[in-house]
Amino acid sequence: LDVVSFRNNNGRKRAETSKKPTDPETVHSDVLAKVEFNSGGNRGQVTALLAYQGLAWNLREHLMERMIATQNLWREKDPKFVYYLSAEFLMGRSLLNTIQNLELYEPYAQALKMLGYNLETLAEKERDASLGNGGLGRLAACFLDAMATMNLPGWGYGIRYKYGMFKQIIKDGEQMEVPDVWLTDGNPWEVRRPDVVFPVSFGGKLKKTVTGSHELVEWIPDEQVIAMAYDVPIPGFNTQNTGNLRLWESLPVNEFDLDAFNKGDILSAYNEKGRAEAITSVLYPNDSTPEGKALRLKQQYFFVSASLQDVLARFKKVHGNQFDLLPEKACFQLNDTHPTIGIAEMVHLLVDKEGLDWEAAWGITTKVFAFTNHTIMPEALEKWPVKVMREFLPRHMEIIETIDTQWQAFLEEKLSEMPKAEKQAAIDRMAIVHPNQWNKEEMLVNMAHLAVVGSHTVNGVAQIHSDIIKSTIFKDFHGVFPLKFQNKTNGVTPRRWLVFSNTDLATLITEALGTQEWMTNCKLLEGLKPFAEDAEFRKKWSAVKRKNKERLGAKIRELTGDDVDTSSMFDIQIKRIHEYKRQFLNVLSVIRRYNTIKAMTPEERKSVVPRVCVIAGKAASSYERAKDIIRLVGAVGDTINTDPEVRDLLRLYFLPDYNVSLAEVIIPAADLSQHISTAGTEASGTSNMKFQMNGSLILGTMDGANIEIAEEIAAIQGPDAKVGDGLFIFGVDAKDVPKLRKERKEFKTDPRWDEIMDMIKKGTFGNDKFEALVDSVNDMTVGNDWFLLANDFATYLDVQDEVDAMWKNQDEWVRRSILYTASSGKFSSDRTISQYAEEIWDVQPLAVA
Ligand code: Z2T
Repeated sequence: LDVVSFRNNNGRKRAETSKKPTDPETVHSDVLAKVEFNSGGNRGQVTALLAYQGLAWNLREHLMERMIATQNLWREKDPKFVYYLSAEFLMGRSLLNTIQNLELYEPYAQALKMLGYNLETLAEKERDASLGNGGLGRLAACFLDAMATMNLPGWGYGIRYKYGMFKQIIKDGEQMEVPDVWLTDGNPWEVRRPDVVFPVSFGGKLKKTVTGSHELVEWIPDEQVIAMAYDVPIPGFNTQNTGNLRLWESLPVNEFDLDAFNKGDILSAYNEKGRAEAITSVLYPNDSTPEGKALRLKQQYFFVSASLQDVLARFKKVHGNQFDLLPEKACFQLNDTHPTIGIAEMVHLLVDKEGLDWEAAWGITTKVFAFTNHTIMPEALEKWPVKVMREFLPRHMEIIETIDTQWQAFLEEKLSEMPKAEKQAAIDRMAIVHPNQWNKEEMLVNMAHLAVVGSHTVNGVAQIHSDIIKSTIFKDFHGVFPLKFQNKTNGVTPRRWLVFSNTDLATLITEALGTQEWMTNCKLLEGLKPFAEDAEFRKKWSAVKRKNKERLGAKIRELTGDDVDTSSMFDIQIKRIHEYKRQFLNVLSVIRRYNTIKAMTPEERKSVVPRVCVIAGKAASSYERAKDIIRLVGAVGDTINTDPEVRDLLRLYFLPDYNVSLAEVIIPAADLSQHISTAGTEASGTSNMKFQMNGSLILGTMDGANIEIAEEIAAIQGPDAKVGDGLFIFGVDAKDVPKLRKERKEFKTDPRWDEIMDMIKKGTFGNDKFEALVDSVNDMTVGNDWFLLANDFATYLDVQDEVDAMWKNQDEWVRRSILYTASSGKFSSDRTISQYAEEIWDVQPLAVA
C-alpha cells in the first residue's frame, strides 16, 4: 500500500493564511489581554491557571482561523467526507499538542517566559479530556490526528459528556471512583454552537396512514430534547488543515416549567431540564462489557440522530433531494456497535422525513455505513431488549424488524441449496431480532448483526482479530458475504506518542536521520537500523531513556512517596484492569521473584537484576474480580517495597488514576512493557505500539497486534530472523485455547504456582486472603481459569529469566530497543487511516494551499 500518496505536504511552503501574529511579544500581550478580558484576572497577578487559560484562548483563535479556512475549502470543493461516529474520544490534553502541531513552540515558550512560566509546568494545569474508557476511545483520538494531518475531509461525531471517565483514587488499597468534573474551569478547546441545534425525540407512538399500496408512518414522540453542537478543532501536524470533532450536548426544549413553579412545585419545575441533561451527563465506564441501561441507549441514539441530521442538512444545502448522490459524498464509520442505531435512523430520516421509498433508502444506507468490531468477548456484544427499544424508539424498532424480515427472506434465497433444517438454523443464528438465550421469552436486538447487515464493510483491528471474527462471531455472515470482511490493523499517532511525549528521543532520531520527515512518514524510521550497531549512538539512546526514567521516577515519588533507582529495569503494564489482560499473572510472577530473592544468600542476591514493576489502570466500577486485582497489587507491593532484604532489588507499584497524561510520562520511560493477554482475547492492543515506538522491549503473548509487531521486528533484522526474535514471547497459541479450556480441570499446575496460591490464601499479603480471586483461577469447582493463567505460568517465568539475562547485556538490550523504534513505522495511525481511506471510505486528501 502506498502510504506516500497520502503523505501530507511535507516540504511544501506553508501557506500564510494566518492573520494572527505569533511573535513572542504579541503572544505575551495577547495572553495578558485574555487573562483580563476573558477571565477577569489581574494582569499583575497571573496565576498558572490563568496563564494556561489565556494561552489556550489565544491558541483557539489560531485553531478557529485554520478550521474555518479548511471548512471553506471543503465546502467549495465538495469532496467526499468521512464521519467517524464514536461514543468515545479519549483526547487527553490539548495545549502542547496544539502548540507543536502548529509549530509554535519557540515563540510560545518565550512568551511564557516573559510571564514567568515554563510551558511544560503550565501544561499540567489542563484537565484531561477523558471522554473514553481506553483503547477504543484513544484510537478514535489518534484517528482524528491522522485524518487532519493527512488532509482528509472528515469529522468526528460524539458526545460531550459533562463527566468523563471517573477519577480513580486508591483508599486502603481499594479503587474508589470520583466523578470527573472536568469542565469547572471552562474548556477553551471547544466552541459552543447555539446556531447548530437539532431536536432528538424519544418514546410515544406511531400513526399510520395507508394510501393505495403506500404506507405512511408518522412517529409521534412523547419526549423531545435539543442537541447542541460543540466544535473541537483538530489541528493537523505540518499542515494548515484543521479538522473538527463535533460533540453534542443534550438540553431541554423548555428550560423551566413556570406553571409548576407557580403552583409551588419548585422541584418539578426543573424536571424536564434534569431529564434532558441526564442524557449527556456521564460516560459509562465499562470497557468491553455493555451496560444494558435505557439511558445508554438514549445516549447512543441521541448523538447519532443529531449527527445524521446535521450531515443530511449540509448535504441538502448543496444537493437538494438527490439522495442517490449521498454515497458519493458521505460515509459513516461505526466505532463498534455503539452508534449502530444510526442504520435505522438513516432509514427513518430518508423514508419518513424525506419521502424516499424503502428500497432506495435501504440501498443508500448500506452504501454509507461501515462497521469496526473491537472485541470478540461474547458478553461484550450489545443486545438491546426489544421491549426497551420499542418503548424509547418505536419507529426504529419497527424499521429494524422490517430490515430483519427482508434479511431473512434474502437468506432463504441465498441458502436455498441447504437442507431445510440446516438452513433454518443458519438463518436463526444470523437473525437481527432473536430470543435471549437465557430467557426465551425475551426478544433482543443484536446490534452487531444489524451493523453487519447494514454496512458495506466490516473490519477487525488486527490481522488475528479480523481472522477470528470471520470464524467465530461472524462466521455465518462471512459465509454469505466473504468480501465484506476486511482487516485494518490499529495505529497510534507518532506525534503525541513519540514526538511530543518523548522530545529528546525525537530530537535524537531527527539528528540521526537528518530530517524530521519521519514524523509524517514513519517508514523512514527504518533508517535507524544501522545506528543500532553504533556504540556512540547507543550511548545517546540510553541517556535519553535514563532521563525519561528520572521523569517517571519523580512521578512515582509524587504519587507514592517512594524513591526508585532509575538504573533498575522499569517493567510496565498499563491498561484497563481485566481478567483477560492478566495483570494477576504479572503479580504472580512478581511474587515468585520475591520468593526467589528471599531464598537467596546475600552473595547470590548480587546477581539479581533490579526491577521496578509498575501496574496501572482502571477497573469498571462493578467488576469485582478486577478490583480484587488492584487490591492484590497494592498488598503485594506493600510487602515487597518495605522488605529491607528485597526493596533494593524489586519494587511493585500500583499507580493511581491512569489516563492519557500519565501514559505520556510512563511510556517513554519503559525498559520493558507487558502485553500478556490470553492468546485470542485482545483484539489488537495499541499501547504495545506506543511502547515499541519508544524503544521499550515487549514481553507478550502471540495475541492481537503483538503478532504484527513481532513480524515487523523480525523483518528489520533480516531474512534469517524468525517472528518472535527480539521479543519475549510466551504462552499458548490462540488455536489451542478452546481445547485447553476444556482440559483445564485435569491440568497439572506447577509447584511454584501451588506455592504462591497457598501464600496468598494464607494471608501473606496484608489482611486479605483474596479468596474469590485465587479461586477463580485455582479452584475448578468455583472458577475455571478461563484465561488459562495456570497454563501460561511456567513459560511466563521462563521468559522472565530471558529478560533478566538480556538486561545483563546492555549493548544487546539497547540495540534491540533501537530496532524496535526503527521497525515501528507500520503502527502509525497515518498508515491505518490511509488504508481506511482507500479501502473502505474512498475519501481523498484535500489540503488548504
Ligand atoms: C475498548 O477499548 C476495546 C474494545 C471494546 O469492545 C471496547 C472498548 Cl472500550 C467493545 C479495545 C480492545 O480491547 C483493544 O484490544 C483494541 O486495541 C482497542 O479497543 C482499539 O481497537
